[in-house]
Amino acid sequence: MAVTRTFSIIKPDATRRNLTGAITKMLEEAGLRVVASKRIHMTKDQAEGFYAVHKERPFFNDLVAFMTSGPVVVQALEGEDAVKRNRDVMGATNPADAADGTIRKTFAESIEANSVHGSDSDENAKIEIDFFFKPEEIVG
Ligand code: IDP
Ligand code: MG
Repeated sequence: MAVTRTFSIIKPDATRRNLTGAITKMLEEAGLRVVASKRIHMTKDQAEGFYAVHKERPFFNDLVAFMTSGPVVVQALEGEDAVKRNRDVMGATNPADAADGTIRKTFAESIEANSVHGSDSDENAKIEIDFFFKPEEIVG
């Protein structure tokens, strides 16, 4: 299995509850390595750009408001089959459907405030990493 990268966000509901370390520990224990990390407060423009793929969805405005409601931690993660590995440890979008032991089952508050983002493909992982990090900010 090839070593690849994915992009993760620890969302405002999680930073508010001081869960950055607990979530990062679960990512690391799942075989992912943090190769870039920064805590930022997303602007409305950044959140709208990042979630542009969802702009026709009914929850888009609420999602942008939520993602700009407090600090987030954006991370690039590296590991074998990183996109799938991260999606597996994240759990389903709706925490009510997420498997035991996943981040969302353990920590998410709701389908919106679901604690973490993770890329859904290698192609989107590259786009999302490039959206938030300069090449020199990623140290593998
Ligand atoms: P994902 O984060 O599991 O990939 P997506 O369908 O890509 O899920 O949705 C992006 C984000 O939008 C979700 O993580 C969640 O925060 C929010 N979201 C998704 N579906 C709903 C919904 O039905 N109501 C409110 N927010 C939603
Ligand atoms: Mg998604």
